Amino acid sequence: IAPSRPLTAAGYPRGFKWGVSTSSYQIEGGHDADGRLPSIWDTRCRMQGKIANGDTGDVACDHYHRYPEDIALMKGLGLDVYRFSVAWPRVLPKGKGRVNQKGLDFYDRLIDGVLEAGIEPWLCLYHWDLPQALDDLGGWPARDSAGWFADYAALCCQRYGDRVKHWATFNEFAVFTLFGYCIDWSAPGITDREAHLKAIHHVNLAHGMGVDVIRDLVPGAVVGAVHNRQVVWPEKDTDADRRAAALLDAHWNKAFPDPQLLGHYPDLIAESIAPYVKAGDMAQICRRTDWFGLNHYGPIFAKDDPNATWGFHWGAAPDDADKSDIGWPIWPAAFRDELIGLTKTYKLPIYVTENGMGGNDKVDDKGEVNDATRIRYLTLYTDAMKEAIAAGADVRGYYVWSLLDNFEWGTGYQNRFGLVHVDYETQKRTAKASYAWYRDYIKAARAAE
Ligand code: GBH
Repeated sequence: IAPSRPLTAAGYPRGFKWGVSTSSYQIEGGHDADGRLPSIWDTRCRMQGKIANGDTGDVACDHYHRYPEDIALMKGLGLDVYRFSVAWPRVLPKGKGRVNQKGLDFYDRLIDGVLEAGIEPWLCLYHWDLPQALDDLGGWPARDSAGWFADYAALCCQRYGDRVKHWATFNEFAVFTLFGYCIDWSAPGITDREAHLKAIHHVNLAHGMGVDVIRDLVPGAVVGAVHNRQVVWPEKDTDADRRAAALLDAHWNKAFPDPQLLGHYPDLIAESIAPYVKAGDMAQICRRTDWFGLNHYGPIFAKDDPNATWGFHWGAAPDDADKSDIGWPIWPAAFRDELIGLTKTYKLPIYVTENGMGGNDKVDDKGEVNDATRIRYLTLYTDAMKEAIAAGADVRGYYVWSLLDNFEWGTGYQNRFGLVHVDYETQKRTAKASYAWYRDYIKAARAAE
């Protein structure tokens, strides 16, 4: 592959989009405000020992009430794009049936505010907060879930489609299905092969049906999906760990983009999933979308574990690897190679819909947060992205995870990913050094256009 378009002096194609990403359950709080009912994450947060420190998303960043201040922070960054998600249990408290107007109103206000700030809203329909009532009916392992999702998508399209043109069906298909139905790291925390396989297939079906709904109902829709992708390496150079890595790779990197964009499940999964695939399903799943959303942090490692659901488990990164403050490997070359590989495999414009670094940031005596390690990470990763673009990767935008420190799922509030620090006692927002760095980076990239 070769660079398809001329690049500016800053190394980006003209019109490259800069943004940040967030998700509903991680920032909104207001868990019982205005008619919202529990999601599977509210349930999980109430189970003993599932979330670090017993944290919950009940209040989170209280974004549900403080969104105007958060939009002002976005505006200060000079963003092109704000990627957020809608909480399904806010707009359809029981997942289907009765619509909650007050919940719908919240996203009206949010979208209008974002547009007024001159920022393009990118709406993701599902960032893991399935209404608990739908899990009670079987959740994703139930085939009906695809239809529930399509109906929910239609409601959002009808309501927001006049103002929102950029839509994503799901965030990180592989993470929430693998962690939710195979490894007990996400809601609903089931560890069962059959439930896992059914969830994979039904979520794929939901995606395909969702794409059709969005295209039918939103004039000029620009539709995509957000995939986590990162190279999987064996923890040890043994046959067993190499097998584990290959199987985790099939689940993590291919089980969703392959059927959605290439029309088939990866070889290592195809046979196990076949019993759940009905005639016409593969045709319903496979849709040429308009863009490919990539969430990428660093490589992952797999090890053989005969007691695990599929015989593989998470492995450890090598001791001598460069690591973030929360221990995740920092490996910009893997990001570069992922971007180049994606362009070759799926041949779609890529938006990096998440990239960023977790830390334990603290406000210092001067009232500042000097997150030099995050600035270093973002510098290394944007440099790697530019290398990929120069080598022909079709990357059109980059969205940092995340605007705010937030509820980091199983790790609670201890891992901070924000460009803005949040004091969870007072809800005070403090822009970190990385906030100013990103603002200036965007400005310089634009000036080079
Ligand atoms: C994303 O998930 C989510 O979309 C977002 O909600 C979340 O807040 C964000 O990332 C940050 O966590 O064990 O060292 O190899 C990311 C899913 C799962 C990414 C596990 C990397 C392994 C780190 N991730 N993970 S390591």
